[in-house]
Amino acid sequence: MKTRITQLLGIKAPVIQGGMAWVANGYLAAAVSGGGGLGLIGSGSMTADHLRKEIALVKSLTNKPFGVNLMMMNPAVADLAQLCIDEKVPVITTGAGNPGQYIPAWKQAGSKVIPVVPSVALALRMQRAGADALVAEGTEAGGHIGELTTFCLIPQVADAIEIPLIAAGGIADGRGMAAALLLGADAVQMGTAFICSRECTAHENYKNMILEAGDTATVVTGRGLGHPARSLKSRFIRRMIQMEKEQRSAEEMEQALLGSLRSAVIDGDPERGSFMAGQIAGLVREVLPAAEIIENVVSQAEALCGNLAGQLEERGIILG
Ligand code: TUI
Repeated sequence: MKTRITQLLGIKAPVIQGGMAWVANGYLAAAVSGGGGLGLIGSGSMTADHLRKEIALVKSLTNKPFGVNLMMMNPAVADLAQLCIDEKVPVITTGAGNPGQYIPAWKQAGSKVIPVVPSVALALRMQRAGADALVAEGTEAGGHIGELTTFCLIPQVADAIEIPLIAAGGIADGRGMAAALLLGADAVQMGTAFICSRECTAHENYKNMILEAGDTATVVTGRGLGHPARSLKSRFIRRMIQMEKEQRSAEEMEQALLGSLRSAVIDGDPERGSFMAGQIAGLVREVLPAAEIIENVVSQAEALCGNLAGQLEERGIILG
């Protein structure tokens, strides 16, 4: 499948891996890039020294393009932004904030810049600021989220911008990818599906919780703190919901959240862990090599799109 995104990034399949903090290390990024997609290092929890090591790891494992995701709320983000320049990182994606001030320097260094946006307004601002493409992420996604659903966000952003568009939030198979392409996207980004890749080093408990998840397994916490995030309903998250009901102080909540991502990904601890995952977790049923996940999603999307009328007819929908 060739799209404006495969062309822009020099990749085989229009599939980007989400830049998940703690989960998306150099090893996972290399597996996704090696499998023909675009692997990302999620630097949300990293210092510059840590990110430098992960970049070196990716470069040692693959010569394919890869990216770094910068979480704008990371206190080290300015150092990481400079490191991406020094290391000539091919693709930079950003999340949880506005990266406008860094874009000129990244472009100057030759990186492709792809901010994640939750709205048309921010999409237009990022396009004006010089972004090469955008990820529009719906509220179905795991982790830090905006308000709009992918189904409503993608066509509205697609109509508003000229640059290529990547759909994220709620996509884990070829039906989701086909739908995203029909809504106006040029590629998809997937997070939850890649947590359940063989090469992902997240704790086995994390993978099992996704494999066992149903459609209502996730919940959003942190709206009151100003940074809503979607996670699986672990015992820790149920405690957070209880604290929210009791209207406990922001300081107390922030204190409980500290380290909760690490507890999930590294320790697999349901008592302390925030196991961030998207609403599509219920569709993820097995652990597969990253390359196979990409191949399955793209081939299913191609089969659906290649004979759309025929596919619909099989389900009793006859086009006039
Ligand atoms: O960033 C994400 N997902 C994340 S970041 C993260 S680490 C974290 N953990 C706990 C609390 C907060 C963060 C876990 N998951 N996705 C991309 C994304 N970006 N979703 C929404 C946004 C976004 C929101 C507001 C992007 C820009 C934005 O701009 C506001 C502004 O400054 O104008």
